[in-house]
Amino acid sequence: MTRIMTIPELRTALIQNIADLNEAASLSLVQALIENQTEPLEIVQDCQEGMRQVGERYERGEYFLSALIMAGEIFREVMEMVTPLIKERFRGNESGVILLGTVEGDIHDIGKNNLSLLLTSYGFTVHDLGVDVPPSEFLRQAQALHPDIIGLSGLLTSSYDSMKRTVQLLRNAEDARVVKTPVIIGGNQLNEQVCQYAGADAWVNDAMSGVRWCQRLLGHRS
Ligand code: B12
Repeated sequence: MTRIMTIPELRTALIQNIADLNEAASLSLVQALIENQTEPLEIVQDCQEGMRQVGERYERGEYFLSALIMAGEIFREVMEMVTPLIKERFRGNESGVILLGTVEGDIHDIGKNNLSLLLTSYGFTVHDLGVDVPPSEFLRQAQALHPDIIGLSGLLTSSYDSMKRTVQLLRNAEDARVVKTPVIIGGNQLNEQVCQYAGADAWVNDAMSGVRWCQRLLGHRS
């Protein structure tokens, strides 16, 4: 007889199966969690933890680049399953324009896309410049769109320099509105030190904290 797993057990198993790159098992666990009314963001959080563990195994030489690619593919499939729930669960009438992109040299976009989905669900207008975005492109778009906030995503250590160069270019712009536009940076490995180094106004490790920061800054209520 198979015992029915509790929600905490399902969540632990999901982290483990993502880390082990078991695609079918991971997706079945996500399905089971959805059927058990688990918060979609908790599912995303568990997958993020599983991905972190994939990264650790890669760093230790237990996994190769193909594992990172596979992990990205599993996450994409999970997002396909939870996106409708996120759109349904998180709704808002926020107004505000956010310019977003992954900084130059970095092509990681799963977290950025996640943030974009949440911001859009809350009603913000997001201009997503994609990945590997040079500082000059952030500047050009900031001058054209005059966003309320600029969000930079970066997961590589080398991205901190790209973030710094981007912020510097924005702060030295001729357009006074661009100079004053708040900049938030996001990524799994960021901390206060990186934020200060890059010269950004805020940093976060998860998308929901990023949304809350945008809400607070623009004076809206959730
Ligand atoms: C999947 C993955 C890949 C995939 C990415 C697919 C894709 N479409 O994004 C691929 C295979 C392309 C890849 C490539 C590489 N990767 Co990679 N990758 C990962 C992995 C395993 C998961 C990343 C991820 O998607 N996490 C899940 C998301 C949801 O989390 P997140 O990105 O942190 O985003 C959340 C928050 O941070 C926040 N957020 C993110 N951005 C923003 C922005 C703003 C404004 C805000 C407010 C919030 C916010 O919201 C999100 C949701 O909560 C990480 C491991 C890790 N620890 O993260 C390594 C990792 C980032 N990769 C790494 C490396 C080394 C590489 C490669 C250099 C490997 C190689 N030899 O080629 C290349 C780099 C390519 C490049 N130039 O960018 C290293 C980086 C090490 C370092 N310190 O620099 C890591 C940390 C793995 C490791 N531990 O060694 N990778």
